[in-house]
Amino acid sequence: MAAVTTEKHGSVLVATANNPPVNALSADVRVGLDAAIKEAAADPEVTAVVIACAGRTFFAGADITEFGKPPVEPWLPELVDRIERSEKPVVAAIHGTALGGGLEVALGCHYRIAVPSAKLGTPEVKLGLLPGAGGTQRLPRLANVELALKLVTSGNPIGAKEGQAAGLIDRLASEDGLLDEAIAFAREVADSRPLPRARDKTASAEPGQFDAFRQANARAFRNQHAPENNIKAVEAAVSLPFDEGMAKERELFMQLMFGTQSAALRHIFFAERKAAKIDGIDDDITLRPINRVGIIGAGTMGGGIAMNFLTAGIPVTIVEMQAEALERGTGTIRKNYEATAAKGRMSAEQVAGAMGALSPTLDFDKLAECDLIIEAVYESMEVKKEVFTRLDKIAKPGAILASNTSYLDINEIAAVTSRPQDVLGMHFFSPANVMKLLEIVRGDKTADDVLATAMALAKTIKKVAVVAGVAYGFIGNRMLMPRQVEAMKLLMEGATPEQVDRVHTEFGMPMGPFQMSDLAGVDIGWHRDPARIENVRDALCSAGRWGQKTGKGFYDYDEKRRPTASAEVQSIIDEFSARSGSVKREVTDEEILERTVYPMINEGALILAEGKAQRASDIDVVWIYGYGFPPYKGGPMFWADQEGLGKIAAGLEKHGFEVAPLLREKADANGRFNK
Ligand code: 3H9
Repeated sequence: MAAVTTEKHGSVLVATANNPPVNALSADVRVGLDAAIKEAAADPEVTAVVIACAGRTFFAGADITEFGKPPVEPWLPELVDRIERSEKPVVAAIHGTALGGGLEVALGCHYRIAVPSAKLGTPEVKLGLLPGAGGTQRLPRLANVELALKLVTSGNPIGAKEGQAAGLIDRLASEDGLLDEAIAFAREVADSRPLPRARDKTASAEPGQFDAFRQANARAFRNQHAPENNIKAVEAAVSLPFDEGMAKERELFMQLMFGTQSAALRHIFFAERKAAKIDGIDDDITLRPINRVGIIGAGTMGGGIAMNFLTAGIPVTIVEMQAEALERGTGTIRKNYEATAAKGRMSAEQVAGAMGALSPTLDFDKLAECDLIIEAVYESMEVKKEVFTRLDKIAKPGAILASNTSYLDINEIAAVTSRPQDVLGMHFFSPANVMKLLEIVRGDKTADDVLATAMALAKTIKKVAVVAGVAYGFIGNRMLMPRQVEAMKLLMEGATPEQVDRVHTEFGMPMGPFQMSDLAGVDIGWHRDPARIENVRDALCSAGRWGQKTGKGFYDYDEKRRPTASAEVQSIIDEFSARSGSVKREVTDEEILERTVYPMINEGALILAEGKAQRASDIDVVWIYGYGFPPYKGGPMFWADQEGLGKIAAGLEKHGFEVAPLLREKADANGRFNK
């Protein structure tokens, strides 16, 4: 079927695009739209045009798979220009999501009609780009500078009603009457002249508005090129005539398109979607129905996990051993929802709905009615085995049994049940209701449909899931370990926690290794014997320096949890450093980066070679969504590819590390982890 078909409804020519799944504006769609505009111009019977899309959505943007390839005419900016210059009125009929180039096509039309559920947005910034088909010039002209800045720099969409209030949408249609109402609208405006064209309008800004916006967002935009270019482009819409503004937009777009940040962000866009695919399992495998989820443990983790399902409308049975713990856990869930509602991100009815779907109980047997049961108890193999032995007796046949362990061996846990095929790991990251990452751990015996069901469920609860094999710490935490070990060694040699952390935050991480330790709890995994002091960590723990929760860890914290360097910590470090016979020296930032980040990549190469991750891009997804690795660097493996694997291998060797065979091999062949 042609990508764009035309049909005359009396004097209105309807051009319908059909390019599943999201009607990306691929070359054949652009050619088809261009032809439709020409057809309308050439046909004297036609008095107006409607541009609509078949399927689930209006154009979701330019076709990202075409980026980096030789351009095919007509270019999107030209097409939008031709639509706008049409002598006959063009009406965009919007449903689903009008995103990026899709919204730009709509803005080039003379009129826009949308269903109330439609969303309008310019997500280009999330790909390290800007709306390069006139979006930065038409948005401030049709709406205003404030909204344009918000849309282009956040990438988040607004609803059709908000779009209407701002002047982007002329009319709202009924949800199921869009096409007919668009045709009727086109008839109404067929003879109205002059045609309203965005290019003929002007945009204005308050004095100092752009700089104030820059300042207010300085932290969020730190280190990134795209937000600033987006702002500059909107500035051009105010300061320059339309055509010159378009030229400026093009220049700023090209800078971004050929930069490394956009390449990294586009990599992540596809990596995230690829991660959902399980090698060797068909997409159409029959999934197990999940109508109720059971959660064992109402602590921070269990409660957070429960919220994911409740928010998605899936009923949850949550089990605790003690009434007090159950009450505390339920109370925390309620408080979290109420806080979300207070920020306007949830309605009172939604809170009531979510809480109403929660069944707290002390009766383990209630888990019998659940289709998926997730264990979130204390991290100990013994305890987990006990729980799974008990679960095996209670759970209904075919129920999926999952452990939220962050390190432990899923095969060993599965082996205590009579149904290892139904067991897997679902490793949520804390806070579990916020963090997007979910490592789904495939045991040796995990059945294909169990794995596929867990992956599909992850999408339902809006997580980004990655399949991991059984290995201590799976993908993310396993790579974290060599980083932490090396960070501690650097302290012995003369670096300070502040320096190590600064190198990481300057790299773009939200926090460094020691800040992370303080947040998570320095005491995690500590032997809890204050008299046994064998290293810096033991000394900190026995001094009550357990991290933010006790007001001190590697740093001292004030009542607002602001960190300052600690003299006590420095003297503990000095003492252990002297004891180990290490001579303190000046450690450079470069050495810190090489010794803490390169070993992570080395570990990533081992994980890949062992088949514990399906692909390098999955490792990138883990680090971006689980640990805040800067998306504009594309994840550790993509970043390593960009740096050059030869450089990484040489750096590892220089610091005495054993280079992983896969890294060695790729470095020697001048290859990459990501294809
Ligand atoms: C742009 O417009 C630049 C212009 O300003 C300037 C040009 C000069 N292209 O996400 P899903 C694929 S930049 C190609 O799972 P959902 C996606 O890879 C663009 N392919 O569905 C996946 O493929 P597969 C600005 C695309 O329902 C399949 O479609 N626009 C594109 O969860 C399904 O996707 C954006 O950044 C694309 N543009 O969400 C919007 N979009 O099945 C990006 C999707 O093989 N897209 N695919 O894995 C989205 O945000 C979501 O896809 C959307 C649907 C919300 C539309």
